[in-house]
Amino acid sequence: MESIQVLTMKKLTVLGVGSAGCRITGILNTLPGAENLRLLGFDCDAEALKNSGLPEENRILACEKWREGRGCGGRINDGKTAAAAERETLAGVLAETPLLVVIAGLGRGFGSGAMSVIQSVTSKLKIPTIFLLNTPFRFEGSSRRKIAEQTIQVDLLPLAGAVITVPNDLLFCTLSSTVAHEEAFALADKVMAESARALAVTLCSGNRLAADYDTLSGLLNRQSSSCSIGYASVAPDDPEKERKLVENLMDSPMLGGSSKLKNADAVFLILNGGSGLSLGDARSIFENAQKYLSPDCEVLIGAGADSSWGDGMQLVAIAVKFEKSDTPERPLEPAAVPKRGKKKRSETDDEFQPDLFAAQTNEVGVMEGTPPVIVDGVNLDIPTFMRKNIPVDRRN
Ligand SMILES: Nc1nc2c(ncn2[C@@H]2O[C@H](COP(=O)(O)OP(=O)(O)OP(=O)(O)O)[C@@H](O)[C@H]2O)c(=O)[nH]1
Ligand SMILES: [Mg+2]
Repeated sequence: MESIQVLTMKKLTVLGVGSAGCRITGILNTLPGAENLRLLGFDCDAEALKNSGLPEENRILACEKWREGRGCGGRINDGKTAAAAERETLAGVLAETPLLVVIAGLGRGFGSGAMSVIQSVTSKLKIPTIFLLNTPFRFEGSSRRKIAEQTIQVDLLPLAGAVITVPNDLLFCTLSSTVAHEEAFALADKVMAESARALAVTLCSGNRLAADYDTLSGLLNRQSSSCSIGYASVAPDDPEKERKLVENLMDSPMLGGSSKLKNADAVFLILNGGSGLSLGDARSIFENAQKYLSPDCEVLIGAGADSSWGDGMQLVAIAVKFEKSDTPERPLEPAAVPKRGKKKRSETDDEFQPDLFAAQTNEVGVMEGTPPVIVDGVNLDIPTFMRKNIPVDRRN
């Protein structure tokens, strides 16, 4: 029985995409239990892949012929073209994966451009996929944020399984502004890596307490959401570990403070520990954590005990805030893609995102009751170049 589980776990894949995604996946590679996961890096930047520390055989260098091992310099269309060249490679590498966690920082070239390609490969292969994404800092400027927004709204949300977007700006809620840039990123990366590991292992553990992928994707597919993630761990010999675990979670740098939990529409709590983790421990930790949540919050829990995690305990909380709780839930069929350029859009940062959602809401209203045109399982409401992921090559 044990060997079956180990075999399944070995096929679980975490795919780091773009420089940030590869860096985070490289950190995950250093954590206990990582040997049970298959960790891959995917980038057209050879240096970034190498610096991730992932073994050479786990690095997928995209479109070397054209990119010559260089990054995309923030150009998303170059990212799309380079990633599209590796469509067959990805399909081959991912074919047997029971669950895929994709990690990337959105807002620049390769990581953002590759999302639609990965999305189309995994949906064709019917691989349950969780996209764990960082969105850019506000100070990076509105063009970065627009790239991230558009990637989420157009390339991912209409079709993808579970999309967890975590704004990098959350770091400012918890950390002092004097914290060095490198240290702040390192803290964020650790939380992302720990969360990816917890998600991958928990959703595939078959543990009776664990929420499954369908529940998570059903929750995250309802409408656009913004997430924050907390991570905490305690030593096994700490006499107050149940209380401290939850308290430490509140100080986690990508959670954005306990108010994020209080205001969340849904929270996914994942507890992992060594084989000594008892049902009583799990109950008191989950009860403690739920004191921080609103009574209306939808709570999913997952718990797993495995000796590869060591004797300590780790708690991850993914707090989900739907962007517009008063809008109708997204239909089950792929939503009509917002038509870019049709609606006049405000240029200011603050108004960009709500305006984009407003465009989508309006279309849902106009088209209400009109089913999408689907032929042979293909939604013809989605423009051909997007459906077929035809890369827009700007070399000429
Ligand atoms: N959390 C986190 N976010 C990062 C890190 N580095 C970059 N980012 C964010 O991720 C976004 C994308 O950056 P990269 O991953 O470096 O870009 P890329 O996808 O490699 O794109 P190109 O370099 O243009 O090919 C940035 O706009 C940042 O907001 C990191 O180490 N940690
Ligand atoms: Mg890069």
